[in-house]
Amino acid sequence: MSETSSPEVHPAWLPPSAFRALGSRRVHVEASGPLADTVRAEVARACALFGGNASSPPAAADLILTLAAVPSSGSGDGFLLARRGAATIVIADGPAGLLHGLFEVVRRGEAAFAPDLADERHEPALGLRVLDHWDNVDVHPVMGQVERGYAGGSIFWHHGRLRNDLTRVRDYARLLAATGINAVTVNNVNVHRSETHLLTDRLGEVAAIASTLRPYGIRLHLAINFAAPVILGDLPTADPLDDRVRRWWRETTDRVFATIPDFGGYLVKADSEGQPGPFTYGRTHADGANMLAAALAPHDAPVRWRAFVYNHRQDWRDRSTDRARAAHDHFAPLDGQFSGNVILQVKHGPMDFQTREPVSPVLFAMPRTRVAVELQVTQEYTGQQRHVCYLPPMWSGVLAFRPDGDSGPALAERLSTRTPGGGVLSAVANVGDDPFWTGHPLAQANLYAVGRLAWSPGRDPAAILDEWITLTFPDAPRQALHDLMADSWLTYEQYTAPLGVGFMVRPGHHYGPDVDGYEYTPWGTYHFADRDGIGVDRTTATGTGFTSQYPHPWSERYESPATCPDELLLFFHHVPYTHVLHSGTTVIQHIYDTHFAGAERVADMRARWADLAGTIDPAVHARVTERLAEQLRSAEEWRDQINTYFHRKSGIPDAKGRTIH
Ligand code: GCW
Repeated sequence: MSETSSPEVHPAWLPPSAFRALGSRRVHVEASGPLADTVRAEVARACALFGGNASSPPAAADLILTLAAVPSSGSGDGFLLARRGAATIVIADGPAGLLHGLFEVVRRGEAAFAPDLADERHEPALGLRVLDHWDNVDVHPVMGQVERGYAGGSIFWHHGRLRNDLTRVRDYARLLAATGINAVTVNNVNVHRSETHLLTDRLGEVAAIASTLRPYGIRLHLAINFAAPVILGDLPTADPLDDRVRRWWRETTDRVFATIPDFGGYLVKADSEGQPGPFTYGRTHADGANMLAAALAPHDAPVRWRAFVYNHRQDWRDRSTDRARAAHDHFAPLDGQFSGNVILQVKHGPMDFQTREPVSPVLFAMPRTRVAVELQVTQEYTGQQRHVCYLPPMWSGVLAFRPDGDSGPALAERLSTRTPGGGVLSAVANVGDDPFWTGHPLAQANLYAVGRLAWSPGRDPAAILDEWITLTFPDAPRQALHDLMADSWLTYEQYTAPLGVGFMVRPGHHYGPDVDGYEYTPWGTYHFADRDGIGVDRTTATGTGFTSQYPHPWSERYESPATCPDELLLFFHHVPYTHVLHSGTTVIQHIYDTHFAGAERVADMRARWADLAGTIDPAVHARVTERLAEQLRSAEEWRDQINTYFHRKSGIPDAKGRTIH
């Protein structure tokens, strides 16, 4: 099979038109080094397109990009955007800041050159803003090449080896740099045999990717296999306290840095869903993580150790085991035992990237540990990039969550201020070799926004959406697109699993409804619906005790149905169908109402998209049209299966007498 993808790769949020304001001006770049060269090349390309002058003398320039006279002690990502005389000026803390400043000017367009532009200081809230690819080198027999990938094959790997042509990787780095992302992990956290070799004998392939990402300030990370010393090193053990194993990791890591001097660090999924880990040797996760941290410390690099550890061979008859509790049970007792360059990477919810979950209590249970939040941009449980589902409203809810109650700091602040280097946001990527990058062209907005939120977690997701629309679809009616996408996550929630109960998806691939698909399985993902009621009792009084993992006041708020927010009611409580929500409606009527409403909203989205024909690139329009047809089919399927299931279970009719099959 040929590896050439369509030559018509969509420019996403960097179409040539985005560079018009900059490219039609006189620009002076005053800095040297590789990133400055990238900035200079960007300016030259823009000026060639729009008639500007890329090497204007400073006195005559409309735009000056320069480095601060005193280099910053921080990451160097920040910059000042200001107006000085008749010129707009970017004064960057370091070379990376120069690049970020350039893209800020691009985003602003003409507004960047307004005579009354006020001084603005820009700096990322989080120091490491990383996208994790679940890409495999080989094509996996079940998962395909990209685990939970919905946009084709990997942009890095093709049929078992590195792609010959890395042009798309370079374009990708450019797109990411324009959002503020500064690191990428190039292989799946489930590290199979071929991918294990990336660390050693296949390091040359990794180095080639690193060189392609580097001009855009993106550092490369690798997911490693905890059993690598056994698989690659001829050692009989991977015991983290064994001297031979420790030496193997040290030497191997030294070789990685000898080959890739700016290598970013390791990412590890251990003792989880069949991956090897320290439990095999009777060691703790602190022992495992600290061993890798020791190998990385001389190079000043971190290991990101995932907290996604739970028993996936659970007995559904055992009501005391609760998957939601698992990460906290495993990790909270280890607080204080991790080395300084270990980052514990925690999924934003306690389960698994469901449409609605509470914020994971692990994120604020370990004051003496560096903690990172992990988001899922790839839409595993949120429509698999066949459904429009703009996720940032969910993510900003997570980042804005106040663990200590309404007056305490938001999670984003805690992550950034408590962590040397300014905190970490990681996100599972959603791109592939699809010409639109993300399968569904509108799923590009999620990728764009995750970078913007990592830079500035307090930003309004709706404003980020507008920014993305303006850059990507300069000629389309912005408000119409905005209205179609802004609440699409809530629409998706309406027609899928209700009130935070989660799952109800088809096992394995996780697309489409199957209410009981996981009900009696070992995966620990239950809803416990019977004829009388539904939901998981996670209270401390009568349930699994998960609520007690939260600090005050959340433990109390979640403990009682009287104070638990409606949208999470079934995550925390088992209630009768006739339970009255704060909204005033019963649980069963809420299920019916939201499922009818959600499907209707999708029909409406589809009609509104049809109206946009002629204002949007025909290829994009056609692709989205096709996806919306599937979204509507799927939403109606969800509506009918969920409504019918609960109608049959409860025997309670819809108060509005609508058709339930
Ligand atoms: O939700 C599960 C996914 C797996 C994934 C795992 C994880 C990479 O279904 O595909 O494996 O989470 O996050 O490790």
